[in-house]
Amino acid sequence: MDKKELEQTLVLIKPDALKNSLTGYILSVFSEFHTGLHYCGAKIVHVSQMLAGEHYAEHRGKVFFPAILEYLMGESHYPDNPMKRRVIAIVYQGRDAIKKIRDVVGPTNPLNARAEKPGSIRSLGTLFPLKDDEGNVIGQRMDNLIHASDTPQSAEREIKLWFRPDDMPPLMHIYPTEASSEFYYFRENKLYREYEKDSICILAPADVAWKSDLEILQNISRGLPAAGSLHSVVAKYLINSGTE
Ligand code: FUP
Repeated sequence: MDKKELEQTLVLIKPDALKNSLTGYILSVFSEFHTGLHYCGAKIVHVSQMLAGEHYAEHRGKVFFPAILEYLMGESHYPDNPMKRRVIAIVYQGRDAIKKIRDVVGPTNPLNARAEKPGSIRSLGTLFPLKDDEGNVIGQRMDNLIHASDTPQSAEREIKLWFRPDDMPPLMHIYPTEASSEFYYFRENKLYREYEKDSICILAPADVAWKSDLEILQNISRGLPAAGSLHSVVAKYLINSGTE
């Protein structure tokens, strides 16, 4: 089987899609019958600030950054109902998975989606104006219902950000994995090799991790430059753990 056959992509069904009961529709459109793609992993996630911040890291500093974090965290659509703040994260696999899903999803901006690709999922989205303290419009939040990886590089980064290897059947792993030989604990933005009071065990010996994550943890614990941030590794281990 060639590499293209095994391509994977991350889809997030965002809180506005859940609120508008579009989940069933979206899953139908992405079904193997329609796209030829199959499921690798799926989970319902209460999105933390850490996970949202890492997911949209490339947009940090932009005027709409805080708004898209609140949106992904469900705060915008469920201000009074924290229980309902969640997204559905899915990994799809198959030939040209990234392009196939992006084609059905449509352009980023729902207005462009309606003009250029009516019928695409994002054509059902809406725009929300962002205002400063004086009420001046300073930007817009695109409530576009769904996220889908746009390149093989972003798919790899995003799949590893949201999913642990053991969230998927081992035969579906397309990125290298490795068993940890160490304990790793996390507390208040710091990594520890031994248990500290109130720390959370991220990995224990024999736990299988993404190889690239282990390299990041090893380097951080030795004080060496690492290929990614501590949060980019830790966020998925804290998913639904009750820590924010
Ligand atoms: P995409 O890859 O299509 O999700 O688009 P981008 O990475 O460019 O944008 C990330 C998210 O930010 C999208 F969901 C749209 C949102 N966004 C806004 O809400 N306002 C803006 O002005 C620009 C982007």
